[in-house]
Amino acid sequence: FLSNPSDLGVLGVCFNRGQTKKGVDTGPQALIDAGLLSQLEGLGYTLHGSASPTSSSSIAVAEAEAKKDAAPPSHVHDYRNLLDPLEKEGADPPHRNMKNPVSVSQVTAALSDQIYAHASQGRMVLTLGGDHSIAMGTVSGVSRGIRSRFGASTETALVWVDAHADLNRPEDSPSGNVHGMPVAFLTGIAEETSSPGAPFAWLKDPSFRTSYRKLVYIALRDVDAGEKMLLREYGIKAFSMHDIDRHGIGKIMDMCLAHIGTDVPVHLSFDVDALDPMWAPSTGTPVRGGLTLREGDFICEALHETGQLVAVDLVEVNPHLAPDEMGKHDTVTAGCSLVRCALGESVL
Ligand code: 6HN
Ligand code: MN
Ligand code: MN
Ligand code: MN
Repeated sequence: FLSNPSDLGVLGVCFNRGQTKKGVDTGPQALIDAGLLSQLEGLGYTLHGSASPTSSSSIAVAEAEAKKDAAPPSHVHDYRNLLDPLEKEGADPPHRNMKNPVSVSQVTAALSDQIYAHASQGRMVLTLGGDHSIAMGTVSGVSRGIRSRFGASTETALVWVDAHADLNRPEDSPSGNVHGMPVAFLTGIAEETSSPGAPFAWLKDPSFRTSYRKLVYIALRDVDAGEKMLLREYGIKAFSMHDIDRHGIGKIMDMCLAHIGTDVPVHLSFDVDALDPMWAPSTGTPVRGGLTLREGDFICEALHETGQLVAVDLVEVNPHLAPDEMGKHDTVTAGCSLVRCALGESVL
């Protein structure tokens, strides 16, 4: 599915408004400072950055236009031109129980276009988060890019590795944090946002969507009541930590790949909180009883091995939340390891 498998689009998304803790926007830089990009070049990849998206607000557009020639494509984006107008108190009030709805909608819409630009050229795309709301941009951008190359009926499978299902419909969410909702919007399980200007109305385009039949969860262990209901109602394939304990990660990946099939491109969205806090304590919503780093790496390796992987997200690394300096280091190096495994480090 990749026209040039060694070309890698890289996007660091410094975004934290899908939840309320500070610091997850510094995740991308921490991963890069730990050497991730040079490690990937060491694996033989040619890295491509992205141009900054322009804002819909006319002032920001004018500023961005003025800076255009000066700013070369970058690997790290803070979307400040989109977010600055929303900085004022009360500028982005809750909508349908969602916190920061306009911020999240605008940034993920812009990200979706940046991702599309890579995916439509047949590049592998790596996105470093940032909180998990950014998957609305990455998954939709990849789905669209794949459809533009192989036709509207070509669906991209989504492997969501996470302690959480991130499947809350806005009205069911216990927190109102949008990082707990991206899968509901991507699959269309969340109720339609009908008026054209409403947050996430842009995600209604069928070419942006992911089928819940091509979705597989791995490492779930903290799933809200409404989410459990939806998992059952839609018959979504989900492997919990209980399933992993019972079968072992090798068999789980066999079952995961059997469900997806060999004829589909695959997007991996890896929330670092899928790992046990022993390996990744520096994250916003840690849950005990998670994957060992080795199990996480194995998931990534098994997906790489298929040759079907077209995109990887690594999200929710929050360097500010470490209990100590070692916890931060462990989380960041674990994140780097997961990405390298997904991109082929373990192949002999
Ligand atoms: N994440 N289910 C909880 C909520 O607030 O909706 C937690 C979500 C966590 C989201 O870790 O990406
Ligand atoms: Mn999570
Ligand atoms: Mn919970
Ligand atoms: Mn998540």
